[in-house]
Amino acid sequence: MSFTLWYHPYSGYGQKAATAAYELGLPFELRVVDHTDDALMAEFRKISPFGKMPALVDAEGRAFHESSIVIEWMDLRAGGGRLIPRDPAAALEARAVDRVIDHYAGGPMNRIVLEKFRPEGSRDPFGSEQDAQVLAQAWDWLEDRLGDGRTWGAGESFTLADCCAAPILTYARRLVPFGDRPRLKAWHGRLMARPSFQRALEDAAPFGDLMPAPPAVD
Ligand SMILES: N[C@@H](CCC(=O)N[C@@H](CS)C(=O)NCC(=O)O)C(=O)O
Repeated sequence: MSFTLWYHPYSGYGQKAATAAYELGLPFELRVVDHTDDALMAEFRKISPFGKMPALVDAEGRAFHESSIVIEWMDLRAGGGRLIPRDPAAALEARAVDRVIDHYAGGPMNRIVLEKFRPEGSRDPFGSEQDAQVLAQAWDWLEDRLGDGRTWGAGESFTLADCCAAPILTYARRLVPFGDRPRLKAWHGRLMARPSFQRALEDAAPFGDLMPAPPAVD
């Protein structure tokens, strides 16, 4: 095995990393993050100090956390220039789309979901409404970005931006539907058909549907 990847197959950010590994054809050992296992979580927090998945440990025992950094590592390990394009402008675009999705779709999505698990009396519907507005803004930004006719998130090749988008869009559209954004919808359709993301979804399937939101309708 070339590295160990810590995540839970149902987690969106875990699927982002798994999609990248499958895309690059890099074999990995999966360590499933299980919050109910104290000993395992103590080990995990040494690798990922904020307790966030995914995290990667390479053959030399070096640890990397934050999904985009994990993917940068994988791309280098695979020879470079695939998920992070060699052309600097194309690489910048891939990173820009990835950052926007991480901060303005994935972040609000996670907060809205976690809010639903808070105990009665400590909920924050106003905060969730604000997060939903940010998510809608992210959908607008992406719809606009796709206006140049690009096939994938950052151009004509499948990159970091698409690894990020595939799971985050799939989950977050259940909270804030795509609505009348045809380019976003069509891109998401292409992401859903990508074999690397399909494999990540197959890994998650045994865990059922844990998302506290109805399936996407639009
Ligand atoms: N910006 C981080 C976000 C990672 C993240 O939020 N992961 C979630 C799972 S989708 C997590 O680990 N949640 C567990 C927790 O917060 O305790 C990244 O890109 O890796």
